[in-house]
Parts: sequence; C-alpha cells; structure tokens
Amino acid sequence: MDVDARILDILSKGKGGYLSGEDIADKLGISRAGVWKRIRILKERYKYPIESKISQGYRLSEPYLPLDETRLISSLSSGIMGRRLHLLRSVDSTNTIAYEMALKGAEEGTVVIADSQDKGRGRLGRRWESPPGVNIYLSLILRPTITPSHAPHLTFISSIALVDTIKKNCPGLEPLIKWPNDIIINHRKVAGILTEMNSEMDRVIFVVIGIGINVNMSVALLPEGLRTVATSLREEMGETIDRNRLVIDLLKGIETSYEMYKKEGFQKILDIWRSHAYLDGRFVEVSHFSERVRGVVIGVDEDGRLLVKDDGELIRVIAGDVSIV
Ligand code: BT5
Repeated sequence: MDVDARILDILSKGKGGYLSGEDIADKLGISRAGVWKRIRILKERYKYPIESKISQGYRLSEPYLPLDETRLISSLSSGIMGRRLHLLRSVDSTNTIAYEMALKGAEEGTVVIADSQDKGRGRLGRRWESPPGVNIYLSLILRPTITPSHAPHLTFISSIALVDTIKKNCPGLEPLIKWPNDIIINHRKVAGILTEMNSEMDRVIFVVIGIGINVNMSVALLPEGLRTVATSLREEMGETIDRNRLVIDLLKGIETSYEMYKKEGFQKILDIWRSHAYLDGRFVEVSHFSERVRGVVIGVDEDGRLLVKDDGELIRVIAGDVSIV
C-alpha cells in the first residue's frame, strides 16, 4: 500500500472520529508535516471527504471502505474476468486506460478499476460523476468473436450481471434495466454502462465495457441537477456496502452471462433481461441526435432494439436516450 492508501485506511478505521496528525504520523513512520501534505493532496486534488480541525486532527466525513487489491485478487472466483486486475487511485477514465491497454494487446478479462475519475465518461461525450472513495468505476476488456453489429449484446450481458450482483449484495432492492444502459432503483439511476469497441468492417477486435456504480456515495456529492434523478446503493439500503464484494460478484456474474451468451446465444440473455425491464408499458420519448420518437414501449425485439408503438405503428429503435413522458 502506498502512503495515501495507508492514510485512507487509517482514517477509515477511525469510523468518522478525529485522529490526530501525530498518531497518523507515528503509524506511518513519517513526519506530521508529511501527513498534512498528503492529506491536503487527498482533499484538494482527489476530493476525498477529509475534514480537519486544528485541535483534533483529521476524519473522514463519509463512510469509506477501501478497495483492496490483495483482497480482490485473492477472492476472485471468476476464471478469466479479472485475471489481470489493475487498481488505480485516480484516473481520467478507466475506459480510456483499458482501451489503450487493449490496443497494446491486453488479454481478454483484463480489468481496470479506479477509486476516482477526473473525466469519467458517459455516452456521446457526456460526463460520469466519479467522486473518490465511494463508488465503483470499472472497465473490462473482452475479445468476442462477433460482428460489430452485435457489440450492443455485451451491454445486455453486463446489465443482467449487474442486476444480479446488486440483488445479491443488497437484499430487498429491485434494480431494473432501463434500455439501453442504465440500472434504476426506485426510478433513479444507480449505475450506467458505456460499451466501446474497436473493430474492422466485419469483426470486433475488442470491446471495453465500462461500468459505473454508485455504491456508498451520498447524492449530495453530485451536482444539483442530478440529486433527484440519481441514487446510490447506500442511499437505498441505509447502510455501507463493501465495494470489494460487489466487484468480485460482478466479475463472476459477467463471466457467467458471457459464457451463457457464447454457448446458448443472445435469446437466452434477452429472456433474463426482459424480466428486469424498466420501460415496458411506459409512454416515452426517445431521442437520437436530431430524431425524436414518441410512443409506448412494448419491449425489445430479438436484436435488443427497443420497440415503441406510436398510433399503431411499430418503431424499432437501435440507439438513443429515453425519457419517460
Ligand atoms: C452512462 O452514460 O450511463 C455510462 C456511464 C459509464 C461510466 C463508467 S465508470 C467506468 C467507465 N469509465 C468511464 O469513463 N466511464 C465508464 P449515459 O447513459 O450517457 O449517462 C450519462 C448521464 O448520467 C449524465 O449526462 C448525467 O445525466 C447522468 N450521470 C452522471 N453521473 C452520474 C452518476 N454518478 N450517477 C447517476 N447519474 C449520473
């Protein structure tokens, strides 16, 4: 563990109480000034929720269960997913890093996880809010033998694994999948998936699946406009969730659904996906660049396209953003 990770680890063991700079310095074998300097960087550059009081020392104002590389690697029960696992403190975007690794030949199953992202990305260049210490930002490299038109299948494969993982770790919650890439709990977005691909005309070379899950984040950490439309597992459960366990179960879950896809085909994935669909029966507007479609969602077709019925006409939507009207 580097010094920053050890400081966060010590503070997290303080369970929200203040720890003096002197105690922390003793534990680390560095000077008090050294502790102060690192904490300033953790606070100012990486935005960790560390509070300091002159007479009392430092504390974490948000619950923090660190991601632990040793535990992740030793507990992984998946065969391929996470075989190579890179845990980083702060990055621009795990998808960008994984994509570059894949270009250099990184093998299938390589995973990049970060504790925070400066430039977390959603689709179409949108921003994914990625505060430190509380959530999961994970990218996974896959090298499926499929055509580029089938790449969206991987978002479906990941979504069902994500729903399963949340249900397993948060009993009682009912996560649903909002086509094409959102996970919703109680009508608020808790996770999103960004699937990026590198391909030739007729074959996929690799796909990077980027998954962002709001785990222990308080929605107060989000920009105001998102606070009523986003949520986190802790907001919904009222308790802190172990991010390590979630990552382990998610990688195992993706492996299981990916194997199922390879052996039994996309229809099997769709059957499971449909049982968690959020939009069925809702009146929506789908926008894709300048195009707009309005109507009632009646499901997804055999290729995963959204079926929207407008005045008796059935429209198949390949891509877009859906808002409920
Ligand atoms: C997504 O895009 O939902 C895909 C998000 C993927 C993020 C992961 S994190 C690991 C990997 N590395 C990356 O750089 N990205 C991936 P989209 O459907 O375009 O949704 C983006 C929209 O969601 C934004 O425009 C906001 O409205 C909203 N949003 C942003 N941050 C959010 C958050 N933390 N929680 C909930 N909603 C958020």
